[in-house]
Amino acid sequence: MAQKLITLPIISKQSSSESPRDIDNQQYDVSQIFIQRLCPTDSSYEDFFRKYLLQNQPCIFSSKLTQDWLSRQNWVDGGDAVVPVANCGQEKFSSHCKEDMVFREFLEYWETYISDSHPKSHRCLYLKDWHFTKAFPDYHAYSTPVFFSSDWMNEFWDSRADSDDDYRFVYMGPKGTWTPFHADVFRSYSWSANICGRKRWIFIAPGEEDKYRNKFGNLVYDINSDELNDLDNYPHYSRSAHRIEVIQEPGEVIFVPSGWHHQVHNLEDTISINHNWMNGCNLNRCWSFLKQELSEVQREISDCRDMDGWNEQCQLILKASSGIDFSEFYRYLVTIATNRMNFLCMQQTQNSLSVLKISTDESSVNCQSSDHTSHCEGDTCQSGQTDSCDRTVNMCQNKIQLDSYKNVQVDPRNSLSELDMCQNDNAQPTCDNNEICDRNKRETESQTGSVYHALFDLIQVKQTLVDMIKTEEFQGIATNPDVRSVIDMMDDYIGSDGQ
Ligand SMILES: O=C(O)CCC(=O)C(=O)O
Ligand SMILES: [Fe+2]
Repeated sequence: MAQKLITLPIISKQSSSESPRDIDNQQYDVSQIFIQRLCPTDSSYEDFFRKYLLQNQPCIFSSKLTQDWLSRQNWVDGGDAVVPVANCGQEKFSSHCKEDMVFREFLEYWETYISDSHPKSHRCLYLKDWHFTKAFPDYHAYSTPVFFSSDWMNEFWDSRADSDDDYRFVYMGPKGTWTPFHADVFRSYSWSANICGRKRWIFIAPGEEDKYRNKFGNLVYDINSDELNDLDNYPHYSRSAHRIEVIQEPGEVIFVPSGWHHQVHNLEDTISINHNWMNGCNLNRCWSFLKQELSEVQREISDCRDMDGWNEQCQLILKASSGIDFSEFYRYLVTIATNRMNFLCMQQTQNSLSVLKISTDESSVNCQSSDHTSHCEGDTCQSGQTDSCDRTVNMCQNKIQLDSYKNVQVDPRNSLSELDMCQNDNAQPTCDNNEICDRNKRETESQTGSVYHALFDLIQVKQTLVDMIKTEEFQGIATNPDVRSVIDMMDDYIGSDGQ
């Protein structure tokens, strides 16, 4: 029986209406947003991909999505961990003053605050951006929903030996704590799940935030503040500026698209889990943001343009202000591309005698084949045959093999059965609970693990690399591995005319 195939709206030049590249002048129909909760068991990844990731529209999932999480059932004793806490009563550079606190002390503070009925006189402290998964890797408080699983940021930062950062956070704070008006780091997406408590979210569509800038171009700290009515200071503000509000209930999960500014208020004592993430659908938004940030840095220090090392200085400031510079962004893209090329090679060499490994840690892109025997055997064979799988699969040292991937590009709705060899429904775990089983199934079929998604990812990375090499600032940076050899290697998978 053929594997259920998922098609993504990618790749062909004809399908430009579904291309994630078209970000300029996007119009959002805000009247339709949040009208209903998405039920995770009725929504497919493919639908979410088309309607929300590619369209960059917010949405909210019902609490069914989190009902099995350990954190939703019993949370949690963090003990002596040191956690970052924001004082919501004190502004500092359009954000809140932050300090470190021992988690136990934060809980004591919180308990007193609750038992005293949240007195106004008391400090209003919000534990934010706690890297909980990193601090408690064995706890498994939750699992990332499949809809948000194409997450290049955490994939890259997890793979780095030189950094132990990640973009997975826990927030907890009493009623009244809040997060000022902002858009997320690098214009990434975020998803946020309420473990307990309720939040009010206020969203402003991309571009509309300019109405909330003062005459110096700085964003207002509190979107509900009366200072917006001061026309001299906020010349672009009008009361009719469109805002979207939604109340997120316990267990519900909200998707925050790229570049949508938002402000968040905890209406009750609330705990939430959130990730920042990025993938081929918002890559261009993130890259455009980085270019724009660099232009601003250049403008700000334009009076020293003639000094030696000016470009390097601009990159340093970019890294400090945005968290990433061009060369790190390049490393990030190469890591994702390398992972996808390795994945595609593995798919082709499964059950064959040789595995081709691409590595990019030297100054060039290397292709090595190594002996590696992997047979389909008996009941673990996913080919639908009971005997060992004796399909002969050619290896991907042979470039002709890679042409089969290029064919996928030409017709995005091509069947992948030729490529996803040795896989069918027999591989799915048996399960008594149909709902959970369906979810597992979707997870197994997730785009992140499919040939199709890997090709989609590669094409998006290639387009960005092609754009990067056109920028003067990037040309001044030594790339290691060389950017052209990376692009050549990618062309073996997606064709040199892949847009
Ligand atoms: O929950 C909050 O206070 C802020 C969350 C947020 O800004 C986000 O998830 O992007
Ligand atoms: Fe945010």
